[in-house]
Amino acid sequence: MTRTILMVCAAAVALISDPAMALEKTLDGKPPLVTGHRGAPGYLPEHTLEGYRLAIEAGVDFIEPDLVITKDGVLIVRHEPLLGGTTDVADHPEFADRKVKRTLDGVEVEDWFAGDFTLAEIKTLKAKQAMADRDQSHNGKYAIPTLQEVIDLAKAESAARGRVIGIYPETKHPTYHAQLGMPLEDKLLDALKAAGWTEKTSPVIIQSFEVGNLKYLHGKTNVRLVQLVDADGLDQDGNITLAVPSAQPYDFVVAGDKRTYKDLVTKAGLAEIKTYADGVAPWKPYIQPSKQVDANNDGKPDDLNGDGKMDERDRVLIEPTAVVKDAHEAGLFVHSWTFRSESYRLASDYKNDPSAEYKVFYDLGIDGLFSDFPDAAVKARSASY
Ligand SMILES: [Ca+2]
Ligand SMILES: [Ca+2]
Ligand SMILES: [Ca+2]
Repeated sequence: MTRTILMVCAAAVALISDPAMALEKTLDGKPPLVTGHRGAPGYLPEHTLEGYRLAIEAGVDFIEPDLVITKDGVLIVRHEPLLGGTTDVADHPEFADRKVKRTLDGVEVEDWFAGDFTLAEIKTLKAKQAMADRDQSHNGKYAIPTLQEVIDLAKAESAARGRVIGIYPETKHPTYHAQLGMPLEDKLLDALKAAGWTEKTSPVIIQSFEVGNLKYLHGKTNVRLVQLVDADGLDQDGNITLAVPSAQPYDFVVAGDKRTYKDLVTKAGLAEIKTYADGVAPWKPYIQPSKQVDANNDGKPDDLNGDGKMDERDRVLIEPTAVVKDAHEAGLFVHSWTFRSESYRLASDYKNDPSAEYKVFYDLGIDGLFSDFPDAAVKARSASY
């Protein structure tokens, strides 16, 4: 009893002595988790061991491998089954005839598809920066990793640094992969089992934009699961907009289920998510929306920074939604994405300072986030927590 009282007193003193402390706001009372989104793609090509290492050096809790599969059934790490945007495959004449048209979640795309390449062929490719406005000087240097290589990296870095670095794999396009006869889930489970990661306390969180595969995984593993919640955009007034292919989980589309991503973050939707997942990860504007303004009443949104183009800098924050509160009440933790430091991606309120955006979200009690610039996320967290 005495010990309990002492601990309570110590906690109270800590709260009083540090007004910035907001530990009570997250679901578990701990500081929010920072995940290196696809590694550290603000600096290095996404989904490379080099990018993951940079994120780990920056102090992240988790690194994020997005998962697709090769022709010979190996889970590799890419944001899409498409290879054109993030590798140098277009520079390989031997693969020119592999560029094909295929339907991905109802949308026809022409590209090179990972499932048409063996792992040995994938290993002849090199990663490139996906975003044209970011540093291209590391293109052509780094290999495409397998899931196993990412697991091995997380374990080695955890041992070397004396702190736990987890992995936050995303099953990409589960319905597409299942329809190809190459489902991802059992191979992921096998790899996690071999790593000894099968429990809620394991340093693993699995995420997906689809629902069915998470329900399947819920029946097969105890590791934490997260429902991603997508959208197409945000309208002038700050309302979420939906459009194919970002209106519904694709397994809902196939099943004829009419519910949209917006429906997933209603109280009823969150209660349903709680039946198969531990957390929900909505796109940032589901939590903190922004709107355009028309102060000069010309019927057009104002170019707030006067640079002649419209971007995030020409939006202002509006009232946060109840999504964090509602999710916490449903017993779900809330992770959000994607935090990026480029000033044109920051609402005018943030005044070109990414740390201001992190502070808003940390103060709203989010339990974790995905950042392209993990050092900025970690630094801002240490200011808030
Ligand atoms: Ca992802
Ligand atoms: Ca105007
Ligand atoms: Ca502008």
